[in-house]
Amino acid sequence: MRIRTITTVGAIATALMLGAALPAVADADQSATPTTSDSTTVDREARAGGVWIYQAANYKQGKKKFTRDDMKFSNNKYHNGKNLHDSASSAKNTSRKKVRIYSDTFHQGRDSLLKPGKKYPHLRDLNVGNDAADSIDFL
Ligand SMILES: [Ca+2]
Ligand SMILES: [Ca+2]
Repeated sequence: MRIRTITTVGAIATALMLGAALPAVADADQSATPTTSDSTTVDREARAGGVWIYQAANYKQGKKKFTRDDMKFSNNKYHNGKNLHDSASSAKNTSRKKVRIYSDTFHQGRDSLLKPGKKYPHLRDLNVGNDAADSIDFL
């Protein structure tokens, strides 16, 4: 098939407005380029900074943000007034740091690593376990 020659400015403008067909022909190798859109989302969350601990799975019910080490969750309350002791069920690490949470106070017991920019909808799937966390360590 032969590509028709476009001869007038008006016809070129019309073709550009119609859009997508022209660049698709030009960039035959574009499909090999990996997308990086996920990393910009993580960067934006990292600037907010901190680790969110949630009372229920899937980031539900009470929530509490930590920005530094805490040795004893029983001294902390969620925004709804409930105590954090042995109650955490999900978490998000929106900080730039790796963080460990522990099943016991003073960074002892079972521990799990929360990576920067990662979300954990079910702490029951991690080593620390559900309704167990009692301290947090920013690494
Ligand atoms: Ca819980
Ligand atoms: Ca505990």
